[in-house]
Amino acid sequence: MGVTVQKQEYLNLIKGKWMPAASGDQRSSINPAAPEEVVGYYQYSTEEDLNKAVEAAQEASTEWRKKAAPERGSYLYKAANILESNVEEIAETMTREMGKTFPEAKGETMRGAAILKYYAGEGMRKTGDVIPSTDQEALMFTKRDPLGVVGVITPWNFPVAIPVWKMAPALVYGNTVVFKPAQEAAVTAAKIVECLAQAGLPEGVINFVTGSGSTIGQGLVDHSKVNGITFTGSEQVGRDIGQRALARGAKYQLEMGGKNPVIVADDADIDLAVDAVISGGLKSTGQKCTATSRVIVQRGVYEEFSQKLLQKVKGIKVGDGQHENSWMGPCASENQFHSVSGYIEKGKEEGATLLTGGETFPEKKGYYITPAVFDDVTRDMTIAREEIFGPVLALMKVDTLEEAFETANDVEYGLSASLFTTNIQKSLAFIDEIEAGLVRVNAESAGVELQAPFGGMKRSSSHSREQGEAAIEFFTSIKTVLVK
Ligand code: TAP
Repeated sequence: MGVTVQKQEYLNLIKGKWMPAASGDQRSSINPAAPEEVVGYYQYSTEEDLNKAVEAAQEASTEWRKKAAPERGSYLYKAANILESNVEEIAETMTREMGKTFPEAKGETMRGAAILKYYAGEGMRKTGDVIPSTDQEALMFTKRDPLGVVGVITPWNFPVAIPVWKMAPALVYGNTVVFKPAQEAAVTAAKIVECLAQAGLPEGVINFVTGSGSTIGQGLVDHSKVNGITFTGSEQVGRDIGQRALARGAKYQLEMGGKNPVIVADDADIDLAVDAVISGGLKSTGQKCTATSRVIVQRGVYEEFSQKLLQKVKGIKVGDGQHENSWMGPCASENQFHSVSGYIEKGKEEGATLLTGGETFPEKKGYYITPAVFDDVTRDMTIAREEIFGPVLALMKVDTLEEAFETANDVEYGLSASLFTTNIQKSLAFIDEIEAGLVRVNAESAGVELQAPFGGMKRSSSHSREQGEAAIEFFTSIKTVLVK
């Protein structure tokens, strides 16, 4: 990866103009692999900036919603091409800003371009139905209206894909947007917004305001002119957003945490399962909402599975993500580093056996933790119940597949789950019984396709779905029309 000269200061985008925060205040975004390195400065905005952005979005809404949907889609198509032509620079920024390895960052950026193209195409597709009326003189049909101004609040772990999978459908279905990214990934987010702005979107259609969750995030949720809030992030923040939005009658959509199980049945292809657990659990340093966290293995293959897993995990190279010899990058921030280290300590205190990993390197300065594998994990332990969001795998032994399903379902989350088996009956039973929005057989728990619905069950979600055709449900309201 070549060294690029980076711009240092990133501004807000309000009503088509790049501008500093009204306070003049900025914050630095740093490299978790080298915390003394500043990746860039973002605006630490105030309520005044947010209000301007919401007003701009509201003003732009009248014209934008009237435009033909294929025309709205054409802006997304242009943005996709611009994103593609900047893939190296954006991916490099992502790696430096939140520690995801460069190949993964590049893959995510290309995914962002593919999502934009998918929703550009949605502008050409039908959005309503003609429904037979009992009145022979009436024409009855549905049409969809945009919500108006939509607030987009995103986490740091997929700083390109998540903002794009929210903003692209919002825009193509006729909404205008105010986007508040996570502070830890504000610079990468600014680069995405630059691509959308360069695509020539009319002023005010997309607005970008950086700053704290408590001021800008909460301000968006509480703003009377914001008609919809789409949020991805932690469960704690999501619940609060849901309650606030409900209280003022705004539409909301929440995608939150996970505690995703992989079940290895005694007839599984063990090598396949080992590779999938490593990829699903440890890529992106385990910081995916769909990351494998619990590995529930039948007694008959437990020894073979755990030995093969250990051997491979011990060979994983941890580094800054920028060089070929680093398969896994650092934790994304100091907070993440302390939180993951805390869970590893808790695992040991509560009686689980740390088979490998969990080491830190104080001399390296970066927020590195080597991938950890725990054995003897029981259902009641904290590391079997709470989302860790880091490179930690908890191995759990079960006797039967029924016990495996029960263990898998015995958490509050329900985002993603996998089963490894060579038996079709077991696969079908799993598909029926597992409590998860993303159900995978002989495939890792992470990794979703952009054209398919995405979202969780139980406390992982507000039970709507994102991506694919499903996105239209949140970003529009149905009107049922009868014309006589
Ligand atoms: P959070 O701390 O919840 O932050 C998410 C976003 O909410 C950030 O932009 C944050 O701003 C903002 N925010 C914070 N407090 C707020 C408030 N009171 N009102 C409104 N907005 C507020 O999550 P995170 O640490 O960035 O991301 C990790 C979490 O995201 C994990 O739990 C993970 O499972 C979840 N996640 C879920 C999914 C899906 S699709 N289910 C995908 C990725 C991640 P600041 O940056 O300024 O704090």
